[in-house]
Amino acid sequence: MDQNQLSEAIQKLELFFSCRQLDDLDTMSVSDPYIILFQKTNQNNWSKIGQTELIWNNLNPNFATSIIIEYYFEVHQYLKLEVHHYVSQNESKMIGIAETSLAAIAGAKDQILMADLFSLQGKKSGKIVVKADQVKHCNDDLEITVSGQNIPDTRIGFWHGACPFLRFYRLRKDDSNPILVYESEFIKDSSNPTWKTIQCKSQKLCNGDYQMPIKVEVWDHRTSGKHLYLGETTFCIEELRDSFTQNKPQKKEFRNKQKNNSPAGTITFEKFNLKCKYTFLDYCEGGQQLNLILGIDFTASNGHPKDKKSLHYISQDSNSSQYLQAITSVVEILINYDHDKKVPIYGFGCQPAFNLINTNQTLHLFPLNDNPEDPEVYGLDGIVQCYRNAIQNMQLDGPTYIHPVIAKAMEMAVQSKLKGSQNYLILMILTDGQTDDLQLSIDDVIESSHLPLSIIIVGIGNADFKKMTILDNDDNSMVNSKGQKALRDLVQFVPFNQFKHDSTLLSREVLAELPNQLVEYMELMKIPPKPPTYKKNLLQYQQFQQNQQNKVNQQSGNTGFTTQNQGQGFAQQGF
Ligand SMILES: [Ca+2]
Ligand SMILES: [Ca+2]
Ligand SMILES: [Ca+2]
Ligand SMILES: [Mg+2]
Repeated sequence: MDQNQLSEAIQKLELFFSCRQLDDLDTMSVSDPYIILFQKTNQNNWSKIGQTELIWNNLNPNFATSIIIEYYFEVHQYLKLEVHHYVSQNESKMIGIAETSLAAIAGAKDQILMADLFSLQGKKSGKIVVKADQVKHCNDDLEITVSGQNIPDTRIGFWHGACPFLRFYRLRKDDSNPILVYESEFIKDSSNPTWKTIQCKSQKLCNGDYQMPIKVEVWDHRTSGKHLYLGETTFCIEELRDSFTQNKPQKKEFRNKQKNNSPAGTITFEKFNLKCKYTFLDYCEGGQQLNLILGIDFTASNGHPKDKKSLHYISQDSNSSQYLQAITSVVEILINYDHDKKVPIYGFGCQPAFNLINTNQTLHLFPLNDNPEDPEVYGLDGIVQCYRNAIQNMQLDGPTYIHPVIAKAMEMAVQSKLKGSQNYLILMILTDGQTDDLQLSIDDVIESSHLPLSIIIVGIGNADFKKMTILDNDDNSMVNSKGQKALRDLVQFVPFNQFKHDSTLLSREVLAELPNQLVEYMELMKIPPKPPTYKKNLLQYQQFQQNQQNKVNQQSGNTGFTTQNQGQGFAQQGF
């Protein structure tokens, strides 16, 4: 597997937003801003990536909602930030717009970019600050319950107490640029509140860095939006982990930095839970092997290959059928992850007239390279060549059954599992989506939960893909013929036409679910990742250097002995 390609494919940046000196568009009080982030597509359209929370009555808001975005070095990723003033559910007024690029943010000093906002009339309407943090590959789950004691009540009226809420910040290099990562709800009239348990990925709170100081501020909530700062303290996850392994809840004192560090009550960490979860990258670094299998739909619903409307039509000039386009661009993405670049390739739903396999019966599974002994071909070129040869020599037919090719992949997955290898298989099916054995394929998919298998279905053409969406099962509603649900999701469906013009989006869509699917399988089977192969290499290297040094020492000492160390190298050390 190509590690560079892989880490590039899943490199992500987390963006945090603040605004300063926003124009006031509210009639009664001040603006109620929120931000929408857009990214430019290859067709020059803006597509919405995410949205922050709404902050009431604030012209200098700091948003707690961050937006995670994939970052590709080689691609220009233009961004548009729209700051809106909330009017009602269906209505907003535009405060201002800023355009920038992801590279500009990633490349800015400390990865903090400040840009002017412009109103629709082209007038300056405030500033936007975007901070970026590279997302660490950390999947651990975090659960923290905190309570407050003796939070100061600064209200003058006695009919109303303090309404404390908490803000959590990541402190990066120093504490001059804290990043707001969580804001609690406020508890009405209470100096001894217990806030809702925080449940999130540890990535969200501290970017998976358990020594990173996290600042907690306590505030008094005011309906006017002019909340009152009461005090602050810091902690880190490691500290909590240590005290909770000794069953000691952790207590911290709030200090008011604006009032000579005067005491401002305490915070108690009542409950703490860190659940370690491995990532796709952990498995890849341990040398996880992935293997691709290809299945191609040659049923008559795709149209006769000589017919111009056919999805299998290869014209003289453009030279490429829709299937071939999809094979080329999707295999190109996935072949990087196949460790030996050898791919077994199958066809279904036609009568092949090859040299060996030559029949007037419709086959629902056959090796596309005409070699029943070894259906593997090498690399993308081998796959393209194989498809081109095959399409000339077959009679398309029906019905469309995908069960046989899934069953074949299941069989291979079972074998690989029995052998005890850590192979994970990816079956890629290219089809126009009009299959005739939906229930059978649902049963297959649900039965495959325990198998090291993912299925990526690429929908060719513009037919109705409802059946494929059912298999994709992103809403977890799929049930087998016995009424059982799947233990995990193992199918991703990609409608090729929607993404074929944009290689970045296509690759994102093809790879969207695979990493999690693999991790979920490993969790289900309780298989931890192997130690990273590069660490093994490093150990070997250090051992080698040590041996070399020993040799030099021995030679300079010239003892006249041939020592046991010499010439035995790694083997002796157990590598
Ligand atoms: Ca392979
Ligand atoms: Ca899915
Ligand atoms: Ca999906
Ligand atoms: Mg068909």
